[in-house]
Amino acid sequence: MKMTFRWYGEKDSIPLSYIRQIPGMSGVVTAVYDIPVGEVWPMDRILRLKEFCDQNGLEMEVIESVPVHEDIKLGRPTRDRYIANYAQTIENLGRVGVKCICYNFMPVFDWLRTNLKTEAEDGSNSLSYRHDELMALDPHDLHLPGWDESYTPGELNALLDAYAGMTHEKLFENLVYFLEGIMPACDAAGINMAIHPDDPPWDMFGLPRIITCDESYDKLFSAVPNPHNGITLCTGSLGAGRDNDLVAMAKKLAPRSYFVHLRQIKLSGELDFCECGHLTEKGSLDMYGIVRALVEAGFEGYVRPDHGRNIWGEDGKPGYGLYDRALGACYLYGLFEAVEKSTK
Ligand code: DNO
Repeated sequence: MKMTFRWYGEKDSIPLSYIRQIPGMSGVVTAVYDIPVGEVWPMDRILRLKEFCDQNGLEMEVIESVPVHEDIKLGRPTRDRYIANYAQTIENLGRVGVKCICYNFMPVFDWLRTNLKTEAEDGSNSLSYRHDELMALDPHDLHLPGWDESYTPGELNALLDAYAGMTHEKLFENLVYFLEGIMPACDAAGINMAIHPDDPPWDMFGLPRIITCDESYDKLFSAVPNPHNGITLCTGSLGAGRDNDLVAMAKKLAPRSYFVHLRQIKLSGELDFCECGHLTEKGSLDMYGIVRALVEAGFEGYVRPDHGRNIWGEDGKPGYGLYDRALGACYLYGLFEAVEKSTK
């Protein structure tokens, strides 16, 4: 296992010099943020990012995300140009030693929450989701911080219209077309693709979501068996799906999980949840059981603590402050060490 930390590039308020001081940190997970979605990431921008990491003794082996252009998800004729660009970005990233690319295939919106600062009894705050509140939101006027992309209201309207009639089957076919198009670049660069599950794992505003449960992965691997077609196992995203047994999924999916996001959530009601500290006792997911299942199944990929709370007076980027993610990293590192040593 390699422990990593998400870093939002030069604009991140958390300096790399702090991240390197977190015990057990091998590297950061980052991205080039200011190239328009769909365009090739130029070599000089990638090298600049890599240099920052090198200077701070941190590896840059995982990219999150290289966003997928909506034309690819929509299956528009222009997709071939965007797929060729994506393949070129993969080649460029391979040249500087990147090993894994996290991406998602959610139409229009990335992760969704309804409250970014839900107060807990201990005075910390975190992200939460209430389904009734989400249903009351207008998708034509929606943006959350931390998304890879954001649209003007005009673009958003046009995009939502373009998805009218999009089915799960069609979206899945478009994913397969995309993956088949980029697999040769992954083979050549030695890069693993790691699709992030849909967060939360159900359809939103009538837009289909297709990476939501165990069966999604059976379908994905049988459609594109190339081992470079892998996944980001995100416990918090999948865990909101009440039927998903995360320990069983970790066990089964470990060989194709090149990247793992370990995040704790506390479920309430039928669909609601609140993010909380990483410890098993703090939420609904068995972190120990998940780590154990991964280790026993021979997992050797990258891990990062996912979304932390705001604690100790920090007012961080929602989910991505320093302190609670650092605490999470240490806790998770400890779980891995204990399980690894006890299973040898
Ligand atoms: C949220 C993240 C997601 C993730 C993308 C991957 O905090 O887990 O935004 O980076 O969905 O493409």
